[in-house]
Amino acid sequence: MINDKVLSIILGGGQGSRLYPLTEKRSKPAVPIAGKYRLVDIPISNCINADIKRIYVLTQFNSAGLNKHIKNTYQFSFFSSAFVDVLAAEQTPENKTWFQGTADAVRQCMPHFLGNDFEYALILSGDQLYQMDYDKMIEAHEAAGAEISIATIPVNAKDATGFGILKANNENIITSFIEKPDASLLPDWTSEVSDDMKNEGRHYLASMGIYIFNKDLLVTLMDNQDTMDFGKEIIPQSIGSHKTLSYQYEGYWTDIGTVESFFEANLGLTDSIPQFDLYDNNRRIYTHARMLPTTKVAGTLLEKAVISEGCIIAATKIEKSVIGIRSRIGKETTIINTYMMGNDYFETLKEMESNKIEILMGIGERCFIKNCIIDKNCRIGDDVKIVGSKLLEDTETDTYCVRDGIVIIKKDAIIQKNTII
Ligand code: ADQ
Ligand code: ADP
Repeated sequence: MINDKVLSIILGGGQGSRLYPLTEKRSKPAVPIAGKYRLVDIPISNCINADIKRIYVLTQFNSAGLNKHIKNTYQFSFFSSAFVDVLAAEQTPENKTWFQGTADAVRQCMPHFLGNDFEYALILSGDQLYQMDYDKMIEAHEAAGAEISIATIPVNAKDATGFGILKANNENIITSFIEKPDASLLPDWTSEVSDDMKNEGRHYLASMGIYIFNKDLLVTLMDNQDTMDFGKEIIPQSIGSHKTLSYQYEGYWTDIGTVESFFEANLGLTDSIPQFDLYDNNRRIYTHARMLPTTKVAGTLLEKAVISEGCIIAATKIEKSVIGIRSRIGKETTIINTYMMGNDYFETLKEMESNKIEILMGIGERCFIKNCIIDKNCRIGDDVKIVGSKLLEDTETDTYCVRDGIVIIKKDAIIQKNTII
């Protein structure tokens, strides 16, 4: 089977500074999304759905949360060769530095990869939301006799400057590539696209940062110690000398590498027909099976709300919000445009009744929360008002940050009663 020839390498994240403070206490792949998943579940699930079951996740630092999540979630049969392994940047006598870029991350982990028998390396980004059939891309790569394939998607001029932009010939072989072009250069980089894409003004063919490399070529490219990055160096240098296929995709795909795009992607799940389809029988998204109880709601108006398992909710209203696992929300509270990640565990009744806990985990009574991301295990007291808006400047305190007008309450933060942000 074609999938047996593939080894999947997920680029789990550099320093993760763009998602700060969500990455303050965990590595990027472990960031919770969509109420019950973690970022890394997306590319891993896409791999599993394509029957690719040898997967490495490369991350800049090892977090207990990530290792635990992967270990508890992806347990394959004892008799199969399937695995999901986390490889964190490690200091060895030869390598005293962290990964210097995406190519350097792959280079430093090559000894691990070469311990496997494979023909194609499928290199994936860890911070994108999409459902793609990688098996079809691999078939196209093999059929074209390509040495490299890049998944591509038409984008508009506004987005084009943030991506690698390319041009391909009639046979979809890439002829030129530029990483994150300046807006002034864009007129030279339009491509022929389908009518649907034209109607949306998407005239530029962008790299999705999803690559297939033939193993032998990858080994050769990685021997060059000077290249640190795929987008900036390896890809532009390879076009022309190695047959590189553009595999065009037109489904939903979004980068969730910034707080703003992460927030939008999560709230997008509350749409009547979300662009990211968690209800697809054939493209399931997997995560830790936690065996949580059902959610309990009392007297709450739910309007476009996505509520995960194990919640106890008495709020007055929840609108256009995603509420994560084990969330607890008190009476007369209103929540709008918010992604609440939920809690890692339930507090026991005994703990709650003891005087030791002043503010319970979750959101208290009579609160008003809007345009907010609430990280895991937060304790928000009664009568708290948090309203994010574009008028707020980026700031940071011990308990919260403002980024792009979104207020992010940090993991484990305690927000005292009557606080106004
Ligand atoms: P960017 O997304 O800007 O562009 P980059 O920052 O290199 O590229 O990140 C690619 C992926 O690798 C991300 O998932 C990131 O988290 C991860 N990553 C970054 N540094 C890493 C490191 N040191 N160790 C492990 N993982 C790391 C790229 C391409 C563009 C393309 C876009 C599509 O360069 O050409 O258009 O992806 O999103
Ligand atoms: P999930 O997949 O639901 O996020 P994990 O098992 O990865 O679950 O995370 C649960 C985390 O909560 C673990 O790190 C666990 O140690 C922690 N935890 C569980 N119970 C308690 C508790 N009573 N107090 C503090 N931390 C707890």
